[in-house]
Amino acid sequence: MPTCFITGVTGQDGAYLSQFLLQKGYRVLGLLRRSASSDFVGERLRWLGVADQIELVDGNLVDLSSLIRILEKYKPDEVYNLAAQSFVAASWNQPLLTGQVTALGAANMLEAMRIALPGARFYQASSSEMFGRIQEPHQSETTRFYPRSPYAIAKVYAHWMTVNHRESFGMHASCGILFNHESPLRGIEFVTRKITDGVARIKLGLARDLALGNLEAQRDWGHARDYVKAMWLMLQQPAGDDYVIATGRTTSVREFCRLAFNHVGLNYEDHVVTRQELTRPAEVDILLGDARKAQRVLGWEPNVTLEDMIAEMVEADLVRHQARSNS
Ligand code: NDP
Ligand code: GDR
Repeated sequence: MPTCFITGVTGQDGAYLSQFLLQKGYRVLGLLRRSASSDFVGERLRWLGVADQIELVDGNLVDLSSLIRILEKYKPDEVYNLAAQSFVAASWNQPLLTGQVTALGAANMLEAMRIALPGARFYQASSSEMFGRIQEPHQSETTRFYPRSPYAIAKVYAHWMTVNHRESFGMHASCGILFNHESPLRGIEFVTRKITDGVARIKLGLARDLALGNLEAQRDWGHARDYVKAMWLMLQQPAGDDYVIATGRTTSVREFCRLAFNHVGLNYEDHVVTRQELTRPAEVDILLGDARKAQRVLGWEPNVTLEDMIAEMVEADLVRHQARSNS
């Protein structure tokens, strides 16, 4: 039975990746950072019904010694580095913490592997945010980066550290440059989930309005379940490499609102209000990925349409709020 180690196991992608790898017959180890609210942190794993099948091990991405000890003890075949301070908006308020976790945390994981387990395979969660102020209409593995936030800058550092460990030490290290991907398990602070949660509350009479920032931003949105499969496929290749993972379709926040409110028979214009304080100091206006390399080499392509994903997210939020109202 192969063993994998996932940092960020309690996040959206960590939950779906755990479920996927358990189905593939892996022993799944997940990094759990100490929290005073530990009864809540496994919520996503419980939602997918996999919490009992995962072994959570104590440590922190910013504590190199904890990572080395885990690698020495469990000797995983594959390491997926998903942990990060992943909320772009928060990265202007906490730029140093974002650098410590998202940038240096990845370097810690790479160095722990170099010291303790150099033969294992490594996945780094790189991001389309690295393209920032886009330099080409379709962004691929060869498009130049122009990061526009402390988060994106931290991800660029982690990305090049991964490439450098591959080139310097021959490690099997890959970067998935993933475009936005969403699901009912998306954190509530991200715009898609904020919208579907708002739609559910408004539909059930629990709220009247939904306050958002820039409605004109455009993103290439896919489903997290499709995207975690691409992570695994990268580590099954003979050598490490970098791949863009995207749908090739871009949609504005405004259009996302229209589709989500339409799903429950409402008009977004009656409910969405914009607030200046929810806009960002520097915006990424548009992202649109070119995932042809992943399709050619990995045989990967997305399965879930934006419309189906929005329907799934809205329905899940309706169920959540109904359950809360009944309890
Ligand atoms: P989430 O924000 O849902 O999850 C982040 C995870 O990182 C959580 O498990 C969190 O733990 C953990 N974490 C944060 N700080 C530490 C730390 N110091 N030590 C250990 N663990 C820590 O992110 P997603 O699942 O959405 O994304 C996964 C990765 O992919 C992230 O690196 C993100 O930046 C990247 N990415 C995401 C994209 C997306 O669209 N979702 C697109 C491209 C890249 P806790 O639960 O305790 O907070
Ligand atoms: P993003 O996701 O920054 O692309 O990063 P987010 O959903 O936060 O923002 C997307 C776009 O929506 C606009 N927006 C708002 N965003 C939020 N969060 N809240 C609002 O009220 C709001 N109104 C408008 C934003 O300005 C932005 O343009 C996500 C994260 O998962 C990163 O970790 C990941 O690397 C990238 O996707 C790819």
